[in-house]
Amino acid sequence: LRSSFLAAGAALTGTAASASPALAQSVGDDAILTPQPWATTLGQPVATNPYGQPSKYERALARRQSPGLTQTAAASVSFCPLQGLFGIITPSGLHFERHHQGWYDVDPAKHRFMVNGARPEFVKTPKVYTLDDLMRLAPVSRMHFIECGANTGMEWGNVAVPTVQYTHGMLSCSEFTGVPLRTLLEDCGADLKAAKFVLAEGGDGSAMTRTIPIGPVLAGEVLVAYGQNGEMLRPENGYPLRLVVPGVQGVSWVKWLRRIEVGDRPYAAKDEAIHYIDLMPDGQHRQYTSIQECKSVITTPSGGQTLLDKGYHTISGLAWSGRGAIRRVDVSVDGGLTWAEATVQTPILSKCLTRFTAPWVWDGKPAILQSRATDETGFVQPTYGQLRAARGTRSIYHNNAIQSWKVAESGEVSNVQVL
Ligand SMILES: Nc1nc2c(c(=O)[nH]1)N[C@H]1C(S)=C(S)[C@@H](COP(=O)(O)O)O[C@H]1N2
Ligand SMILES: [Mo]
Repeated sequence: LRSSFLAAGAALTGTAASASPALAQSVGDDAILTPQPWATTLGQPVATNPYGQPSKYERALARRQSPGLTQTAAASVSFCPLQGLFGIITPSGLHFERHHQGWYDVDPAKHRFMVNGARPEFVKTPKVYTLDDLMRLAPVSRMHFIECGANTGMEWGNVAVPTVQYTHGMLSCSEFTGVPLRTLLEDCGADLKAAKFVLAEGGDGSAMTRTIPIGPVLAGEVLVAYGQNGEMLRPENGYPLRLVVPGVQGVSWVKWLRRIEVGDRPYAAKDEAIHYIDLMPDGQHRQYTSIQECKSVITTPSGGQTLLDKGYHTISGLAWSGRGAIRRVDVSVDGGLTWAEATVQTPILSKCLTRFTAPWVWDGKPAILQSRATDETGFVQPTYGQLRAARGTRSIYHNNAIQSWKVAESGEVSNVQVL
């Protein structure tokens, strides 16, 4: 199978056309021989849609609730259709959603953001900012992924869900625009030597509060963001203000952000003391495991899809690490027996999704497709066997194991686990 990779690689750089005559039809296609209505009539006028929408032919590309999860009115999650996306940026309307008490379309004129200290000496001048105040400050824009710590959570025990949308779809990536939190702490005269942690508090009724270590704040990485992909945040993603904590699990990216408190110890808030903890094999609860470790997944072909024919295919997927940039991605088509290095597309950014591709000539026999990412720290994404040896089987959060997709002789792709 390794040699079929090499053959496909050679075909790509050499005579791509001869590699797979079945790829395209050469003569007699009526769809090109007959003039279509769009070539012979007037089109729609401009601004028919003042805010443009996707083509009606793309309606199947949608956020969905997982059939494997309890669905409640407000405390729930919708998954991003990773199988239908290209490149690394998630269209804002398809960004996954996770709300602990539903979402709100908060009036930006009424939204306030406050900075204070746990003790008066931590912040000299506590302040309350309006959105206008924040938008007068110099903005920065950065591309980062956000992944819920529970992403891939249902796979801990066994194979629970059929498609990549449900296995990995609590993952999205945007360009965020906002003000570094550090700038605001300095503006309020925070004691950046005494500060060890900050508490971020959301404005929704879920009382979402999370402890953020001061390190990434001082480094200028943590943003008080109002922009997402060139426009204001979407209501579902925290409009008009959210915290961006690159590399850290989604729950710390507090939405409808209303307050930052500067302190010198972790806050043991409900969403870090009893939720978002890892149950280890020895029965202990591990707290404050925030960073999303190096992970990857093949998005095409993936569960629920069907290969129409044997011959040439491009395997494509996403890799990411909460500790920095992706260094390399390897792909296997034989369940991990042999690996070949994938092509990693630029840009390769820190704490951002990275797109990879690999050529594959399918011989029509059953195959198991896997990807394995390595980040700039040298961390290699684990197998399920390795993950379970360290973490047991009873966890919910931080599953970054290698995902396997089985291709059957019929071309149907399904979710399987390979240890
Ligand atoms: N205020 C508030 N912030 C919140 C939440 C919430 O329910 N309320 N959910 C958190 C969780 S668990 C995740 S995974 C991310 C999801 O962000 P998204 O809905 O923009 O995808 O927001 C986090 N921030
Ligand atoms: Mo989450």
